[in-house]
Amino acid sequence: MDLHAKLQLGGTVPSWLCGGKVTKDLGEHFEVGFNALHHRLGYDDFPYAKQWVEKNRPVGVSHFLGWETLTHAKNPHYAGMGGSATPDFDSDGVGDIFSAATGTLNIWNGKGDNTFGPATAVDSDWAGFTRPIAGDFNGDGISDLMAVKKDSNTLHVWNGRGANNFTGAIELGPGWNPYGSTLMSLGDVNEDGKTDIGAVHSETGTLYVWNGKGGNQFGPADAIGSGWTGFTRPIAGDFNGDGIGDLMAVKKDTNTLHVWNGRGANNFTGAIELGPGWEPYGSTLMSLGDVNKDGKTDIGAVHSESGTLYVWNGKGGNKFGPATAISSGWTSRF
Ligand SMILES: [Ca+2]
Ligand SMILES: [Ca+2]
Ligand SMILES: [Ca+2]
Ligand SMILES: [Ca+2]
Repeated sequence: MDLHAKLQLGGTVPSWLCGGKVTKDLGEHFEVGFNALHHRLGYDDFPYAKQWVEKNRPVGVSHFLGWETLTHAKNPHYAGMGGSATPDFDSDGVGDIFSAATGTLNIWNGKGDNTFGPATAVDSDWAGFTRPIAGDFNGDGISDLMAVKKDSNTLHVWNGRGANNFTGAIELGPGWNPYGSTLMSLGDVNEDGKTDIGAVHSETGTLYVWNGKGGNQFGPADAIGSGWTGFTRPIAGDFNGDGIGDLMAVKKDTNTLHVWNGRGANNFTGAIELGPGWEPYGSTLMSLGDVNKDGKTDIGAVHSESGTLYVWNGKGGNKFGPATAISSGWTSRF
């Protein structure tokens, strides 16, 4: 596969191979082989096949190959698709950082190597809203934003239009006062392909899920579990790599990181403790989507004292690599 990809990229056909003359028409099928060997089995020694598929995605010569691109490749239209909670506002498949803490919505587009581009100021009308969450709430494949307006406790959505642009605020409904500070984008936790949202009731500590229906619509609140006041604001992402949204939060009394793996039908496993030492990160923990282009969900947080942004690259199976310091000066953003 790699030899053929090399030839297809313009390499010289060796004279020993069919007398130096070959038909180079295997291209689109690399997507199937490469995804099977690289994404599913973890091999990473096909530099030419990798180069070819990444250059030519999305492949769409047939329904079969188009589907392969859609479901298994990291093509430019994959992130933000269907049930994803990935914040990807420029639709390049790489997770982006966003903040409205200063009253201006800013986006830092991920470059794919754990680093982020400069701040893009989107608009300055955010002072009256809670910290926004990202997900594809209207089901068009582009990440949207959602937040609660503080004075009216109404839920609002801004549908992404690509290239870091959004529609104006669309009001969805009232009564969100108990949920404003814990609103989270869950990805898909009932396996219908649509992005769900959740929040912890500020008084009862009950976690609720609202299943997305597409078109910025959601079903009724489904009570999932209690006892969440002992944890920081949960974040969501697919941390074990099974395609179902998982939860993650820091236990406040022990500063240990915990994960709850989604089991479908809005169910989750019990809390799984991942490790101690998360005290400086509890209030800024965020789910970044994939920011190093290995297809696995990464997490980030800003150190509460130094203001340094750290990234922990996901390895699947609820495992993460060591903290990577990315850049400083993030205190005012979170
Ligand atoms: Ca992006
Ligand atoms: Ca959308
Ligand atoms: Ca769903
Ligand atoms: Ca990753």
